[in-house]
Amino acid sequence: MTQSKGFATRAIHLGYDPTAHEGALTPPLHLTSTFAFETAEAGSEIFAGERPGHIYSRISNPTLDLLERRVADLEGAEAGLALASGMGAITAVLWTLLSPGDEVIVDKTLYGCTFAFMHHGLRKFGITITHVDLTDPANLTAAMSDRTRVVYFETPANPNMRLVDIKAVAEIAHAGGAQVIVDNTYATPYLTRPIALGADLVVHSATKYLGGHGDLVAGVVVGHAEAVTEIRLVGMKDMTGAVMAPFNAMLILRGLKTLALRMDRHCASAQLVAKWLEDHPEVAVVHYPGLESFGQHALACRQMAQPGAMIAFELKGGLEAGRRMMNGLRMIARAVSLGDAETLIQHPASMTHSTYTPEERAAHGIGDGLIRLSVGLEDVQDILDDLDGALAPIRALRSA
Ligand code: 7XF
Repeated sequence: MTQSKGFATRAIHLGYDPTAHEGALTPPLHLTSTFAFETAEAGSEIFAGERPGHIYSRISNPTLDLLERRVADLEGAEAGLALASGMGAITAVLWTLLSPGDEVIVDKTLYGCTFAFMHHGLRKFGITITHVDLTDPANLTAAMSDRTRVVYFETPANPNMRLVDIKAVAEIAHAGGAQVIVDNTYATPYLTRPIALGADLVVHSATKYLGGHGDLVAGVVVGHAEAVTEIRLVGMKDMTGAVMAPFNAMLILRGLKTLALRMDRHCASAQLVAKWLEDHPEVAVVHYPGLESFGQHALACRQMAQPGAMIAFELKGGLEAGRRMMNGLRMIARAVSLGDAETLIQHPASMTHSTYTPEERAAHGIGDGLIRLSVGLEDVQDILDDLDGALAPIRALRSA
């Protein structure tokens, strides 16, 4: 399959020929931990890298291999690597690239466990973590030092939807000799392709939109072939062992077939929900890249094919009203994670970002009253009706 084929076509067909597999339309699931060598010599040669072949499923597996090639292609990258979780991907990459004494520059806002890994994990091993407000790329120029090895950020950021201009940041980072790693979980390659904008590596929680059905935990890394091989053989194989189970790879391959279709629907519904929330008298502020009121709307239009389906908002009644609203919902699930068919709602300060101290949350722009909504694939009118039903008593209470 060549790059000239469209995104949805490649997500369905790339890298697999049924006629090479007894006509099986669906790629086989290679449920095996180890691989038999034809001869002792062949085994030694595969180990030495002198002959292609699989050895053991903590290093590679044909089902994972297909997934890795598909995600890499959709991201416009040379190679990919499937891992046990998004955190498995992030930790394997950073353990591979960093040594004591190195500095990582990160944006102000990160997903809670990424923040915890940086602060409680990497720092313990003599690595400096410096937070810089990357929404203004000029801040990076001032912050770069000769120890800066990596510039790392999410766009849109979890949970407050900050965007980072990938191209501008990559130019500055590269000029200073640092690599750029982008967590593209929120956008997916259907909306943003960081590699084309200058990123060196892209990481994903494949638990989210790539899998798309809330039935697994998984991660992916894509980038230059040499770098990905090093992460496979060092960060994944030896340092974390965070390998993806073949069955999960198969479920993600199935999920990818509808990624484009699902993202179109997720984004269309989220745009309507964001506008509805913005117009609601009980809502104080809505952070959604598709709204004209969003501070970085112009960057969203430039960098994202569509604004995504994650919304952050605050009610006028703050945390108390937010909790009451969440408890009043009948269909929308009170749950962390995102990118599922089901619409999910959660409270970052006490859930996904409770790894930050209250002082850190305040300093990193994660308000106590912030509510996060992952807009799902239900009929959008049912999502709006559920929100409306949960907000009505709050409105009645406030106007009483
Ligand atoms: O290890 P995981 O597959 O859960 O992925 C970690 C991860 C990495 N990057 C981003 C942007 C993420 O959002 C996540 C996981 N986030 C979930 C959430 O925010 O709801 C985790 C539930 S605590």
